[in-house]
Formats: sequence, C-alpha cells, structure tokens
Amino acid sequence: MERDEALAIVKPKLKQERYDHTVRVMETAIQLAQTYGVDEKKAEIAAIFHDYAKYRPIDEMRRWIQTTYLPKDLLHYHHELWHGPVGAKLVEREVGIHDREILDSIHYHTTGRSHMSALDKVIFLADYIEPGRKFPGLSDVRDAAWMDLNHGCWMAAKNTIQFLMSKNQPIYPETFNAYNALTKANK
Ligand code: DGI
Ligand code: FE
Ligand code: FE
Ligand code: FE
Repeated sequence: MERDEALAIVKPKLKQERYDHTVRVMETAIQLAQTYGVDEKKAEIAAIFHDYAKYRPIDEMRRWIQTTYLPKDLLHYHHELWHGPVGAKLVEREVGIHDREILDSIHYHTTGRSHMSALDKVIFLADYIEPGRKFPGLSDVRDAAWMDLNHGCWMAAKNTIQFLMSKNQPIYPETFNAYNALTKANK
C-alpha cells in the first residue's frame, strides 16, 4: 500500500493531533529503519496504522478482546493498553493488511514484548521519541536511539515503567518482559 492511501485511511479514524503524531512517528520510524537496516516500507505502514484503534469506544475494544484470539489478561489492565492489540486485529480485518510482522509491531507498540523483532523495536521507539513528545528523560533516549536500537528501547521501557510506578499504576507483564529481554540484549 502506498503512503498516501494509508494516510487517507487512517486520517478519519483519528483526531487532528493524533494524526499529526502519526505522521511524525512515520517519519521517525523510517529514519530508524534506515539507520538499522529494517524494511522501510514495513516501518512506514506499521507507523501509519499503529494508533488506528486509539479512538474506538472502550466497550467495542473490550468486545474485540473477548471475542477474538487476543490475550484475555488485557481486560484486567488499563484500557489505554487495548488500542495496540485491538488495532492490529482491526487493521487486518478492516484495512486488509495481513503481514504478520507489521501486525505484531502494531499489537506490541505500547508495551513491547519479550522477543521484539527489529521492526517492533523501530515502532516502539519511534512512538516514544517522535519530535512532538515531551517525557522526562527523553533527550537521553533520543540520543541513544540513533546509536543503539536495543539500548534506546531499553531506556524507553525503563522510563515508562519508572513513570508508571511513580504514579502507583499497575504494569502489564509484557511491559516487564520487554524490559527484561532488552536488559539481556544490552549486555
Ligand atoms: O498511543 P500513544 O499515546 O501514542 O502511546 P502508547 O501507545 O505508547 O501509549 C502510551 C500509554 O500507555 C502511556 O500513558 C503509558 C501507558 N502504558 C504503557 N505501558 C503500560 C502502560 N500503562 C499501564 N497501566 N501499564 C503498562 O504496562
Ligand atoms: Fe499507541
Ligand atoms: Fe509507546
Ligand atoms: Fe502513538
């Protein structure tokens, strides 16, 4: 699928600010893909669709989790975590993208997972460092991102866990799995 076609599909599904974020994630993901030898076309399409389900009603996302092969433990965690897995499902069904690598990187873009592919890492990190983001510690993650893909992802995962813990939020196991796997990969 061409970039313009993909963007035209996603635009009506998002608010303007989220669409602008999506375009920045796309640009960042392509640059990361070029830097680390990842398929640029897959990075482009995955980035364009990564937040496809962001504005689906919570009840609809809950139904998709209940009625399809998605992890049921998501239901016990914050609904903010649902738009990735549900988005992957909807991008397959509604948009007709069947590439498993692209769908997985959409699925896991919020939490990461234990054995992240290079494409997963590119999307996870692009979402975190795109130029519109403002997180504490972000400038260090941005620097690392262009030097070492694993280390950049590890810092992003660590920051996210620290942020959530400082807010006394529960942390989804896959988020810890990502952090642990990236810690080993750093060695
Ligand atoms: O959709 P975006 O805003 O572009 O970014 P995202 O999909 O990375 O979602 C970020 C939100 O998800 C952010 O508020 C942190 C939260 N989050 C990430 N991992 C976890 C989590 N929230 C909980 N409760 N547990 C997690 O493991
Ligand atoms: Fe997201
Ligand atoms: Fe993210
Ligand atoms: Fe995003």
